[in-house]
Amino acid sequence: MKRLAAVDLGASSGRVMAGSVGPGQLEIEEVRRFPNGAVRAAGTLYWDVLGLHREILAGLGQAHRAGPLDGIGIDSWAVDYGLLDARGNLLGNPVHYRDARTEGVLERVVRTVPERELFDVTGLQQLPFNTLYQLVSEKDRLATASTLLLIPDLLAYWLTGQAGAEHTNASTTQLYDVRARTWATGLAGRVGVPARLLPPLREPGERIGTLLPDLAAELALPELPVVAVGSHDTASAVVAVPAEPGANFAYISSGTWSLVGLELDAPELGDAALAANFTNEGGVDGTIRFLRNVMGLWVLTETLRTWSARDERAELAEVLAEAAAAPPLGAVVDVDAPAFLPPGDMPARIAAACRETGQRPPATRGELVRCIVDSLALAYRRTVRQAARLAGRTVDVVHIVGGGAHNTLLCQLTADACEVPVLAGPVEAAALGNVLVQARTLGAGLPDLAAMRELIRRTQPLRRYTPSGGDWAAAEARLHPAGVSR
Ligand code: LFR
Repeated sequence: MKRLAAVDLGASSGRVMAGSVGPGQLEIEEVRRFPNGAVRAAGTLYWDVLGLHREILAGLGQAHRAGPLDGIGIDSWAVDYGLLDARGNLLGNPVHYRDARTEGVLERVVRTVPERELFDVTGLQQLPFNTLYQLVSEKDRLATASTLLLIPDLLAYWLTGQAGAEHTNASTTQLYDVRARTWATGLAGRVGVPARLLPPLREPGERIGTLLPDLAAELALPELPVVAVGSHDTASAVVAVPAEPGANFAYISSGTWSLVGLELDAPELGDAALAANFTNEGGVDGTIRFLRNVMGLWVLTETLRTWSARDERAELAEVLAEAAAAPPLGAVVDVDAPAFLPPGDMPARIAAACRETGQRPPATRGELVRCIVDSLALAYRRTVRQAARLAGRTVDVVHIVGGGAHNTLLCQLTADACEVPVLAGPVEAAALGNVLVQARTLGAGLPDLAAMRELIRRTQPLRRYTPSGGDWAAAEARLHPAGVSR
């Protein structure tokens, strides 16, 4: 048996989990959970990255006290980074991807490097917060920096003293050549990002180093190996999709974001994929995550936050029960509209979106939450179908992994909207994928993704939903009053 700590950081909370892996066995338990989120100071949205480091250290100590650990792996959201000076000190606090500093940057950059060319090299979808655009927005500060570390790589650097960039997360920067699997240094130079900032790449499964002796002593831990996993949380989550061998499956990694797509062997870089704004992110073992970001449960959590800021306390389970009882497909919105990206008053934005498309805005809390969940399921339908069409595949089953797998209303509506069965679970997919890749490196067998997925199927609770109807095509048509199709 190997006992492994998986540090899994999401946009609203972070976790240190302890996973135990042995022949035919896989168990995971939460050791420590801590809040995460944006911190606004002097108008900028930051991450509290030092707070995360402190919580990780405390969680690792706790995990080891509960049972000796054999290794550590870290995964988090993508694109964000810290800059280090030549001495390895952090230059400024990492900024949150939802900060407004990237407004208008994408539009400026594509005047120098056309979208077709950007897509050809990087295979990446255009998101205004891609690392490329964040770096261009602070170009004047880059001269003093010597290294860029993505968030999980920065946290691993603080544990081990070793700087590097793990491939799956590097592939989300839009500064990575998806075919050559190297940094796109030529592109970086053209947009004014010095190539010296980009550290050596490392494969998921590589050993990064061992815990620094002073840190190990302070935490009463051995000098444990820190292993590079699929450090992009979505890459780790896709490892844990319990797909059957040879199945025609799509996946939805459903959390703050919903990442909806397919696993491919090679990037899909055609004009249609570019027009549909699909991405080709790097997966574990050289796979490609061909997917699109759908705005996700963020819209729901921001809604709850808006209500509680007004002292209208609303518990998730309670509003979901109200939503389940509300009339289906009363009103739907395009959750991918840019209006839903920044933090703010989601109920007001949803009402405005309904009016713009000639629909009556939701009148009650239950109707509003129903509108969000219906709209998410509708976006899943649109995106799964688009992915299948673009890649020339059929989809016979949709796997929902991550927090959204808990949400029975969302899972049922996804089966209805996609018109195929949904298999929901595991909820802790990213942490499980993290643990499995470490386990392989540390000698627990599991030669390939198929073996890892088989272990997930055998050990983790999964729930099946079968389609039960609904006029989803008509709902989709309501989003395009002028007959414009996407
Ligand atoms: C999900 C995720 C997405 C990425 C977004 C921002 O947690 O990692 O894959 O597009 O966060 O980094």
